[in-house]
Parts: sequence; structure tokens; C-alpha cells
Amino acid sequence: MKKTLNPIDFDHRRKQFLNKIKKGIAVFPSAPEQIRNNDVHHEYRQDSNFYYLSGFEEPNSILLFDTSSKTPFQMFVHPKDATKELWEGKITGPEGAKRLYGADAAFSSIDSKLFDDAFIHALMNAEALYYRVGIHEEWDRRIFSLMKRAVRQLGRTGRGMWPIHDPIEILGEMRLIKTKSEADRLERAANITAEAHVSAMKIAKPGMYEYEIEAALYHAFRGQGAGRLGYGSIVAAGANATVLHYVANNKKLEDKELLLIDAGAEFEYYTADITRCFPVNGRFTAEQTEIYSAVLKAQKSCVKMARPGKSMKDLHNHAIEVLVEELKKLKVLKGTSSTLIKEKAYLPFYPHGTGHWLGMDVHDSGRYFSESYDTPRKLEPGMVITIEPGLYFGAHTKGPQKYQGIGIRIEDDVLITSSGNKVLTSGAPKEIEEIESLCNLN
Ligand SMILES: [Mn+2]
Repeated sequence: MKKTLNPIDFDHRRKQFLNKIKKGIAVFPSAPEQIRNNDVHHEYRQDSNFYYLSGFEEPNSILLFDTSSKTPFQMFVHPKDATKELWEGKITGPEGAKRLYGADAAFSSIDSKLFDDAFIHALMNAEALYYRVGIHEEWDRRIFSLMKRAVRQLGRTGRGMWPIHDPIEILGEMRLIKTKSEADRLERAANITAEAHVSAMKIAKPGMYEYEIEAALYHAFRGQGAGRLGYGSIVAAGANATVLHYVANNKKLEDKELLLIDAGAEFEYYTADITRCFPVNGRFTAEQTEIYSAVLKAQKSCVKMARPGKSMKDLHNHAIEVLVEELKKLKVLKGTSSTLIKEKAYLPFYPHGTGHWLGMDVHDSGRYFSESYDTPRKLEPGMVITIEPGLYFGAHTKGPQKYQGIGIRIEDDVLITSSGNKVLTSGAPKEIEEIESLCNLN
């Protein structure tokens, strides 16, 4: 297995995490392998939190953190196995887990007694368990039954069950503020993705199919060293763009249609998330220009606003204000802005949020609210967000006939810095003139 991040990064994360769980223990099972059909598996990807703390990519493994132990970071991994390695490639094994991944102690994960005993032993001296309930049912059953065994072993003490905390609250906060090396990886993913969007603009033409563009994106991602997609690519021509999570990608591109692409490459477990729209024949129609310009205005204005002290909610409210003004100018909405906003008259045309955290998961972890979950949290340096307003005139939207079938979203990835922000995805043009000139290169 290739190890890409500096081992020091993982070591540092583990130290931080161990400090935060105080006198607790923590368990992270690896992502389960998923059957696709018969004996074929879905492509394997390690669980984000598991990877974040270990850098270890193999299935059938467990991380056990025990703050009171001389070996606080224990790994349970698949043992070396010549036959399995002949078919599936190199297995790291417990010795490798210690040598290459910094485990203080490592054991086989195949002999389930080894983990079960270690877990009970660790729990005895712990004040709390950090474990994500509700992710894998099988694991929930295993953990609960081990906890029962542990409590019985205490004898008649009257002591209750150990409390279980979700480690995501700690890890979500850690993952939310990106270190330099994480921001670098996101920037690399963003550059790869921007390049792929540019090549899509260059090759698309009437008569091609959405899946041909999807294939070109994948070619550009993998060709530049991306590990995989960050999420399923949306390649939506014409009215398909008004379906927010369109994934069929099988329609022919027609003259005078726009093509909306929402796609992101994952580079070393960090994903980009870019949306661009461009005309299949290289020229925006007058109506497309009107809607596109409205969205672009809102998008650029939100990007300008994104800095420490503002919240995602501030950006969303701002996007709504600009879009409502633009929709009034285009005679899609009529009335006073404050009433239109209060009555959410924009909702049929702008039904989604303006952005989200971005990182190892496309919708990354971390609180959107203050610690008491009652006020929107302020942006801080090191956060990476998307800014993605849109306007949609779909089958169920009653708007002017001339806009029917237009769906526009423009999405950038933005790193918040102490002085404002840095747009990571500026390699993908969004101005009409730039887009048209790229589209007309072929
Ligand atoms: Mn997004």
C-alpha cells in the first residue's frame, strides 16, 4: 500500500485526538467491503475517520485508542497470508502496522478474541467509550455485547454502563480546520478537477452523449493522478440540469443546450467539488446569458464575502438577496424584495443551500453551528467551503416559458484565510467570454 501523507501528520492527529478523549478509549472499525454482485466487490475506500487517524487503507482492520495504556494506539490488521497476497496483492500485517503506520502494538484482526480481550481490558480502566453507533449494525452488536461482558466482569459493584460518545464531534472539529498539507491536497484535487472541466468545455459538441463527457472527466482525473472520484459525476444537458442529483448521464447533447457538470476528483483522500455550465454549441443564447449572469453575479458576490467572521448562513442569505433582485429584473418574480424573501418566493428556482464544508468527504464533517447548536458559526482560517448558488427552471417550476429547461449552478471551492479567502478552483473559468472561447477551440 502506498503511503502518501507524511507519517508525522498522522502521528500529530492521533496525539491531538488522544488528548481530547481524556480518560476514554476509542474504537474505529475500517470501512466494510461491499458486495456489488455475486462475488465482485465495490471499489474499496477506507472510512474517512479511520484513514484520517492512521493512513491505513486495508479492510478488516480496527483502530483501538487507549489513553491509559502503555500502547495507546493499537491496530488490528489482516495478518500476512501468502495465498491471499498472490491473488490480491501485498498485505501489511501487524509487524508492518507497527513499522510503517506507527502502531504502538499490532495484532491479527482474524482471531476475533485478540481484539475482544484487548477491548474489554481497555474498557475496565476507561471512563467513556468513543465509538460511532449506527454506522455498522454488526459492529454495534459486537461492541454492545463486549460492554455487557465487561460490566459483568466487574462483579456486583453497582456501577452502570460506560457512556458512549460519538468521536465525530472531536474529529469533525479537527477535520474542519485544514492544515497546510491538507489544504495542499485539496488544492491539488481542485487543480486536477479544474483541468478536467476545461477539457470537457473543449471537447463537448452537439451529437455527443453525456456519458462521453463523463468518461473524458474520469480520464482527466485519473490521468493526472487522482485516486478516484470524490462523488458520482453529474453530467446534465438541457433540462436534465434542473434535476439536482441527475446521474443517468445518457442523453444526447443537442444544439443550443447548456451542459451542467458537477464533478470532483479525489486526491489522496481529499476531494474537490466544482460545477460549471457551458453551451454545447459554444454560444450562450440570450435567455441562457440572462440566467447565467444572474447566478454568476450572486456567486462572485458570495465569494467576495467569504472571510473570517461571516457564516455559511450569511453567505446563503446574501445569495438569496442577489438572486431575488436578479429574478425581479428578469420579471420572474414580482413584488417587494423583503416580502419575496420572507415568503420564500425564490424557493422553486433556488431550492438548495449555498455551500458546505469540503474535505475528505464532499460534504465534510464539522459543526455548522456554535457549540450549543443555536447560532450559525463564523468562518475561520483553514476552513474550506463550496460556494454554489444556482437557478433552475424545471418541469415543476412555473416561470416564463422562455427560461423553461434552463438549469445553472456555478460552484467553487474556497479556502478561508486570515485576510479573506483563496479560490482553489480558479483554474476552471466561469466568465461567459472565457467559457465561449474555450468551447470554440475545437
Ligand atoms: Mn457541492
